[in-house]
Formats: sequence, structure tokens, C-alpha cells
Amino acid sequence: MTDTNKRKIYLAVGITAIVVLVIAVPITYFAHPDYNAGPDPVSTLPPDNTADNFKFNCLPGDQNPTVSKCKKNGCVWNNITVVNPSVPRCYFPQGYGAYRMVGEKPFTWGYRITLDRLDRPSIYGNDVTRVTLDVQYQTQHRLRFKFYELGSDRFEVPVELPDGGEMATDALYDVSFVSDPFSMKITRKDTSTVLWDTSVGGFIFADQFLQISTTLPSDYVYGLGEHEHASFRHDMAWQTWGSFSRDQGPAVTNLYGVHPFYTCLESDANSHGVLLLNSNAMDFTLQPTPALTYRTIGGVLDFYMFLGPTPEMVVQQYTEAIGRPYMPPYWSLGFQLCRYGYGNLTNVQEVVAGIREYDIPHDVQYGDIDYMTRQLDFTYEHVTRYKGLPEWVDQLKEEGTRYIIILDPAISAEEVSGTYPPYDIGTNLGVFITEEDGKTELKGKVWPDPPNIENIMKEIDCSKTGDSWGCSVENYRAEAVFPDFLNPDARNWWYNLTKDFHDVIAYDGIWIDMNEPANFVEGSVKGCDYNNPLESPPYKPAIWGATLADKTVCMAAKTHKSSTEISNQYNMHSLFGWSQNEPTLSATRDATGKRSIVVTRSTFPSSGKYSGHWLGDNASVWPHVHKSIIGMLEFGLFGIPYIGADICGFFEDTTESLCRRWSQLGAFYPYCRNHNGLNYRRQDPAGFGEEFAKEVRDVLHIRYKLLPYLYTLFHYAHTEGTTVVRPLMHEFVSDTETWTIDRQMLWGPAFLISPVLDEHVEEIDAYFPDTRWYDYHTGVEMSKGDRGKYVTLAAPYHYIPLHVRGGYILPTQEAANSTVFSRLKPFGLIVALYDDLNAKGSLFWDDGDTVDTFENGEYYLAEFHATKDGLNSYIRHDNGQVNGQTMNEILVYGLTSDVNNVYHNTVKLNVNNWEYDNQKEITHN
Ligand code: MIG
Repeated sequence: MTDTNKRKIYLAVGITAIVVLVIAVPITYFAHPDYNAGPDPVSTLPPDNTADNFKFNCLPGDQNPTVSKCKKNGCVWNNITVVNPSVPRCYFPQGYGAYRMVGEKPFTWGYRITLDRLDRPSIYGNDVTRVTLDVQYQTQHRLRFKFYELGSDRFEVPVELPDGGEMATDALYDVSFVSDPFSMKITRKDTSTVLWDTSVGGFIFADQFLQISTTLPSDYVYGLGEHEHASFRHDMAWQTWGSFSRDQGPAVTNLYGVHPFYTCLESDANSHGVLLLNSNAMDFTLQPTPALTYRTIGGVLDFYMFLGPTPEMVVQQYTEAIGRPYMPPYWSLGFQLCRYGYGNLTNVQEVVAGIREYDIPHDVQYGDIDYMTRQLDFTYEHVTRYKGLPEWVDQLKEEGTRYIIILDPAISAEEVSGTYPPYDIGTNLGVFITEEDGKTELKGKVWPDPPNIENIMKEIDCSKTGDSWGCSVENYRAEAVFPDFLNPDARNWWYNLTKDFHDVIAYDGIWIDMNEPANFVEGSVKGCDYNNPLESPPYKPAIWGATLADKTVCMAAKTHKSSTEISNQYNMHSLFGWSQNEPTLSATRDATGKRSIVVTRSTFPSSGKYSGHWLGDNASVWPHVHKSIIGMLEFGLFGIPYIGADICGFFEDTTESLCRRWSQLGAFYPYCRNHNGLNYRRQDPAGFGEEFAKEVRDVLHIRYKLLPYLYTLFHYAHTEGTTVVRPLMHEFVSDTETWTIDRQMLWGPAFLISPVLDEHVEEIDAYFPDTRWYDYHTGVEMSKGDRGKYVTLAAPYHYIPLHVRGGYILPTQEAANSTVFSRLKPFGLIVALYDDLNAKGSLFWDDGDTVDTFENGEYYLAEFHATKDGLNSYIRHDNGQVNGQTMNEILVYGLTSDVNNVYHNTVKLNVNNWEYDNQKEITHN
């Protein structure tokens, strides 16, 4: 060993015995003044002759734009053959503005502006003649500006966000207006950077079409979901992304959830974020101006802007507004195993036996829909296939593994009356989404089978038909109804059923799927009334499917918006999953008497308060490994840090090499679950033999060792809104190189994960921001010459490069094959010193499972500071949670001179209890 900077010291001390120093030690923050100022600022004014980049599409979504349609809209037609086919041929004339200001009135919170429509062609009909704009200077860093129709009952999203307040006098932003035609400009005060300027494009506020365009201060834009993006940083080359919740596996189209939130890095590395609080079907167009156009087909234009100025602060401010992320129980950070179609309990038991045989950590086992009788919620197949499941679940828990069950929202309406209480009770209470009449239950088809499915299958063999899916939906699926969760009776009905089912199977958490809501028939078994403008709006956003009702329920279907107000699916559709989050979480918490967890497929801003998310039905192909990082980074921005993808892939057979690399990366997903689709080859960690199993065990042991660090990160996410999986740019924003990195990620500030994402690759180029780094596996410092550079790292097939950042202290704990056991093991610390020999870190600890421990003060929180004089711990809160536990390994990386003595408090420690890894002579004094 030639690197003399590296020292490992092992010592055994009781954790609560560490002295609390009263002298405040200044914390060194590691700033990097030598940053590159980034790209040149972009002018926000349109040039005289509309340059391509300043053309805003006036016939969006029109596959066949023509001169006459364009002129009819009052727009400009470009006759010249457009070289770039993405550039719109029909665009808004400069200064198009369809409204002018007719009034401005001060309020305690800011200004109310009144806008009247100018004489312009009506492009989509039913333009609102008078629009109100409330500009609320809510806080220093948060601005809300909401375009709506005063006094009307236009739909507004029922998710609660801050409203009004006293006008902030110290705001970081300035808002200014041009009155005729109306446009607004938002500026960051201290730098004069224009964050928004709506003088471009065409501002339209019609009944079923609302559009606003703005220039952006840079083309470094992130977020806007849920889609599978090719890169974390958005491609600004004329990309349009639709948003409307949909049962759709990762692809470039609209997926399960809706998150109209982006963050943007300004040229000088300041950052801001913007939420459009709107749940209607919508799309976002990014173009190279750089500019963004929002088009939504209902509701109001309710924007919240967060001024940062760091990207991490933007997320903190965003989650302050939408709600801080849920604090997951400790066990839910362990390894989880699932597949669709184990088929019977024996198969599950066999897989679990394999996991046990190789001592692979296993905190959670799942039951997918095949545990049920004919996919009926609140049943289990107790006659043959899953006979004995409840008893087995109890046994599993004694072994330290918990059990999560899936629940789908759709409830069969075809069971024999009196035999299926979930439907019988629900229909009596009127808890289901109805047709337009507000009375008749809307019937679709999802997974539940009818009672006589076996006979039907004997008569009709769909596998022999050309369209086996269509055949099975038609013949094998029962008619089903959809709970209207915002109806208080529905909420309580679902809550009671879910809670009571715990008496049947003692589940530990709930997995909610199909809550977009998914429907295998378009709209309903009766179809929808396509003459209704809710089904056939004048503009269809860039979303998948020929109609809005494709793969879901009819848009005209009636749904509660609150306990007293009724709305329709047209407005409420993308809120369905969100509306299921709270009742499900309350049920599982109350049933288990523990914190518990809900993992949901469909999400909306503020879902993170109640649940985590997995990225859905990916495929066992290499590109999805990389894209899972992008998805995780994005959900971090969306305030849903408990996030991961199906490790080894859902659709298609995995391969051993893919599954190996995916398991390495997946070991660092906050939500770490290997999940497989129906009928594909085994891909659990024991499914490829001993060598593979041991490799997965080893990488999971690294995860388990670092769980105290991960849990502490979740504590800060929950209390301060910081990210868990963190983009490099959030830590090193002054380094523009980090602005595009999405093949590496951080856990919090201090742990760098640089996975292999491609087949046949055994070395990678990983970026090391300009600071001190240590190889996690060896403790060896990265060469100083490699700081701020891409470094080629060896990454043999069994190995994932991992690095610890100098200046940080990571709490650890010995691994075990479940958190039930690892939580009893001794703690440790990795003290990774910065150049000045300082480091800091913290440990949040509680019983891992009780509800609201932080809120109730039932926790332990210590901060650790290392300086050249030693390592101190400052116990900030101690309610006895670490009593009886020990700390027996303190690894110190980066000392610059030999260690002569080790003291614990003032007591010199027995030299035999600690060691250098390089076995240098130790001097006794
Ligand atoms: O239509 O429950 O995304 O994780 O295994 C498929 C069966 C229904 C979709 C989920 C997937 C789950 C599967 N479900």
C-alpha cells in the first residue's frame, strides 16, 4: 500500500458515551470559487424578423396544417420550405397578445390584475372575456401567479397549497407587466435575470384550451413528468411532452403520474422551479429559444415559482409548498422481492428458500394480484394455490421478512349478490364513480374475473385467437367499478376494508397499482358519448390514445372533487391515484399500528406526503437501466424520494449480465425491489446460482451497511425537504460539467454511485467534481490530479464503483440478512476528511417503525464533526433510542500524518483495539 493518506482506525466505544463538547466548532463548507460561468445569457426579446426559435406553434397537434387554417387563427404562415421540420409553419405573430390590462388593485398579498380579451380570432372557441390574475408575493422565495375567472366555478385542483398571506417585502423576485397587449415578466432581483417573459407565443384562456408561453433564462431544464426521458436535462429541440395519468410502461409518452414541475439552472448557476397546479390533460413544448409553452384543456393557470437560489433549495421550497416527503419505516429501505405470477404459495416458498440459502438480505416479500381469488381485492385464494398464506406470512415475519400486498382500485361488480361485501357495501353506500347522470355506476373492466371464469375458459380458449388480449378482456374479465375516493363514504369504505383485511393477512404495507385509473375497455363497457365536448375537446394534448378515455374511464364520468363538490373525470382523472394515497396509508397505519408504507403507481404533486413510487412496467433491456436513474432524479425533484425501478426488468426475460448490473445499481435505489412480470424467467437473486447470489448479497451488504446514512437522508427529506438520491449538480452547481450528468448519482451530499449501464462494459468514465474523494471499497483517496475530471475506472462485472466524498461523515451499521437483525448490530462511522481535515455528518435514529417519531420527539439525533484535533459528536436529541447499542468501527480516511494516540474522551484507548490498514508502526506514549 503506497498511499499514506489512508488510515483505518477501529475502536470500540459505547455510542451514548461519546462526549458532547460545548465549544462550538465552526463547520467548513466546501465552496469552489473557480466555477465556469456557464453559457451566455440568452436575450428574451424576439428578433425583428421572427427567427425559427421564436416561432410558437399556432396549430399545435395539427397533422395537416394549412395556410387557410393558419390565417383563420390570425397567425403567420411561413411559405418558405422549413428546413427543420420541427419548426412550426404556422406561428403566432409577434406581439399577438389576446388580452389587455384594464385594472390593477393592491391586496395584502400582492396585486390583482384584470385582463380583458382583445379582438382576436377565437381559435378554440369559448374564450374567457375577462381573466383575473392574482400575483401573490407569498414569501421571499415563493411567488404565486394565478390566471383564473373570478366569480366562475371553473375547476381548480383540490390539492391544498399555500394561498394568500402577507405580501413578502424581501422577495427575491420582481414582477412587471406590459399592459397592452398584456404580458408579464418575472426577474430575479439581485442578478436581473429574466426568469419568465410571456410576451412570446399566444396567451389564450378559453373554456377548454389554456395556453401560455414564456422564454426561459437558459436551456438547462429538468423535471416535467411523468415520462421516460432520454436525459435528465431536457432536450430543447422542439420536444412536446403530454401529461395525463395513464397505465403505460416507461416510454416517451405520458405515463402513470402527472408532475407539471420543472427546475431550471440559470446561466450563473442560480436555480428556480415552477409548478403549474393543473390536473387537466396537458402538454409542454420546449423549444430552443429557449422557451416553454404550456397547453392545458381545463382548469386554471395556477403557477408557483420557487426562487432557490440553489437547485437543492428549490426542491426544499417546492416540498414546503406541496408537503414534505413521507418518512419511510426503516425496514422499507431493505431489499424487497416480488414477481407477478408466482402462481402459488409453494413457488413463493421455493424462491424464499433460495434467498435464505444464500443468506441474501430480504426485508420484504410481496404478494401480487395472483394471491387473490380471481383478482378480487380483499380475498386470498385460500382453497388451493395460496392455502396457508396467512400462517406463512406470520412465519415469514418471525424470520425478519415483512409482507406487502397489492390492492387494485377496481372492484368487481359481477359477484353473486351477498357473496362479496366490498361491492355490496360499496354499492349501497354509492361510493363508485358514476356515469354522467351522477347515478349509474360506471362499469369498466380491469383484472377481476367473473365467478364462472373456469367454465368460460373451457368454452373459449383466448390463447388460440389472433387477439388473445381483446378476447380475454371480452370474455375473461368481470365488469368492475371504480371507487370515488374523495367521496367521504368511499374513503371510509376503502379504509375499513383495507384495515379489516389485516385481520386476514397481517400485511406490513400496501402496494397500490392500476390507479390511473386503468381500464381495459375504452371509457366504459358502454363506451362514451363522443358528442360530449369533455370526451372530444377542441384540442387534444400530445397524449397517448385516440381519445382521452383510452385505457381509462369516460371523461364525463362524475367524481367527487371534495366532500361536497362533484366534478368529472375530465378534470379529476390525473388525481385518482393521489386521492387513493391518504385513505390507503391511514388504513395500513391503523391496521398495523405502525408507520407502514404505501407504494403507488399514479402520483400527483403532494403524493410524496403519503407514498413512494416505482417507475412501473419497464423492460429487461439495457436502456431502461440508465433511464431508471433519470426517473429517480426526477422523482426527487417532485418530492417523492422513495423511488426505484423494477430491478432486472419487468417485461421480457432478463439476462444474467443485465440482472447483475441492474442489481448493482438497484442496491442504491431508495426503493430497492426486484420485480418481474408474468411468465418470464426467474430473476430473483438466487435465480442464477451461487456465484451470482453471493455477488448480489455482497452489494446488498454495502447497502445495508449504509442504511443508517440513507435513513438519515430520509429524515432530512421529511423534515427539510432535501433530496435523497441527488443529482451531482445539486451539490456542485458551480461546476457546469455536472449540469448534464445522469449516468451517476449521489446519495445525499456524500456518496457517489457510478454504475455500469451497458452490456459488455468493464470500465467506465466517471466524473469526479473538484473535491476530495475516496474509493468506498478500499478507502484509498482518488488522486488529487483527477479532481474535476472524468476518470476511467475499472468496473469488472461483479463490481460497482462507489466513492465517499471528503468532508463528510457517514453513519453505518453492520449488515445482516434483514433490518430486523442489522438494527441490533454495532454502528460505525466512515469519517472521510476534507483537505483541511474537517468532516461532518449526522445520524438520525429511532425505533424505525413507530408513527411520527420525529414529530413526537421519540428519536436520537447526533451530529459528528471531525477536525484536526479529533472527532466529536454533538447529541442534538436523545430519547433513549440508541441505548445499549455500541459503535465499534470508525474508519478515518485522509489523515496526513501518523496517528500516535487515540483517545476516547480523555481516556487513552488500548492500542490493540485500533489499527492502521497499512500496518505502520504505532508509537506508544
Ligand atoms: O396490468 O399486478 O405495474 O407491477 O405486477 C398489469 C400485476 C398489472 C401492473 C404493475 C405490475 C404488476 C402487474 N400490474
